[in-house]
Amino acid sequence: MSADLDARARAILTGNDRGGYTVPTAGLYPFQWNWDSAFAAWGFSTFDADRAWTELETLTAHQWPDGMIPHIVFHRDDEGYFPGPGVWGTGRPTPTSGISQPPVAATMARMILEADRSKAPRAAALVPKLAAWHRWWIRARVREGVVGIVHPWESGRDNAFDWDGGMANVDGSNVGAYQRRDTSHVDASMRPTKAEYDRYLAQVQWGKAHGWDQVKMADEGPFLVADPGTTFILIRACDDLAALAAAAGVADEGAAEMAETLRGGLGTIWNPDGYWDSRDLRTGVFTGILSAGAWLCWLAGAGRPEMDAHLARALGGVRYAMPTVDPTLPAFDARRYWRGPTWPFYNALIALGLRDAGKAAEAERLRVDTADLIRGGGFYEYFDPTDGTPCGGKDFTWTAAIWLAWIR
Ligand code: 9WN
Repeated sequence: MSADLDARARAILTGNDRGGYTVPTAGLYPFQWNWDSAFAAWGFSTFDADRAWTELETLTAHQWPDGMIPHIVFHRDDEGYFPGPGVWGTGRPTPTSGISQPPVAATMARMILEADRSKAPRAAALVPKLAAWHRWWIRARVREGVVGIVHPWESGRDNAFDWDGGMANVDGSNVGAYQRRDTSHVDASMRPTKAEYDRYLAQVQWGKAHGWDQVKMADEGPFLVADPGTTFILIRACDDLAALAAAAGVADEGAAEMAETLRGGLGTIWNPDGYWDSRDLRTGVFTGILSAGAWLCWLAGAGRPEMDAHLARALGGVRYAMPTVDPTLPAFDARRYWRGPTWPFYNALIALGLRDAGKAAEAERLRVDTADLIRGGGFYEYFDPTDGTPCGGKDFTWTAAIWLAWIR
């Protein structure tokens, strides 16, 4: 049974390979997405180390001159997804989106190199690109000590409650007519709403109208919300980049120092009610909902006793860990994308942090639950954490990747 699933996971990765890059899933997401691609590399590394490094190289090949590695690379046009390259209008030689996504690539690269040291030269060539990207985050996104995202899509947790306050200040009423594609692939009740999409689009139009000036977007754009998730990921990525550079025998380009500086800024996202929380950087207001970004605190070595209590409550509140919102809150919505469901790839990331924080039992609970979900429902995008119902896209790249690299 497990051997069958291993073979199936490998077949999903190779089936979603479009030649040097991997799409998250056929149909719904027909391009190269940034953090999906980094997880794909981790999965490939379990059976084809060369292909793993190629995935990371293809992603970083489309870095912008300012250091940003974009959230989508549109290698070839495809009508199946909206908004496509024309809507973004970034003017890049190979079209890309105009925002980034959580920088997990250095963390994946470190694990991939540790499994096969013979690839050190390929790792060494990536270090300056990843360092330039991390510096980009600090220059273009870190405000008040933490990462502020300029668009919910930049967090990778599109419709999380974290963004509702900031989104209320975005005017989505003048975006014009458009045709969504996502809801023709998957159930609309499990996707972000039309009101959210109007605002997503308004933010894209603002960036385009301002020439995709990344610093201006952060400082003057319609939306800037401090994201604990991306902040913790960036801190971990800087730690891992320093380790990657050491293993590859090259300079770390200030990565270790960046991690220390970022750790010093974390106080601004500690909600006095006792948890890591997102905060609207335009108004200073905390979201006030314990959401999945907080579950990554251990990844950055930022656990606190209060978070241990929240972790225990969340684990006790669902059949399948880890829910993306505290399941005891009325806001918890078991099947609505990032408002409650459990995501296999995200569980792998949380578990890495738990393991490093010495929470082996909790990490194992996540691993066992995620394995049960995949055995019961297949390699889906995400799942209902109360009853295990598979949701979203099927044959998903990062779900297959973490099966191979983390679960089995
Ligand atoms: C927008 C590809 C991506 C993931 C994100 C996930 C979803 C896109 C969308 O799919 O976002 O980037 O259209 O919903 O939220 O984390 O990278 O799998």
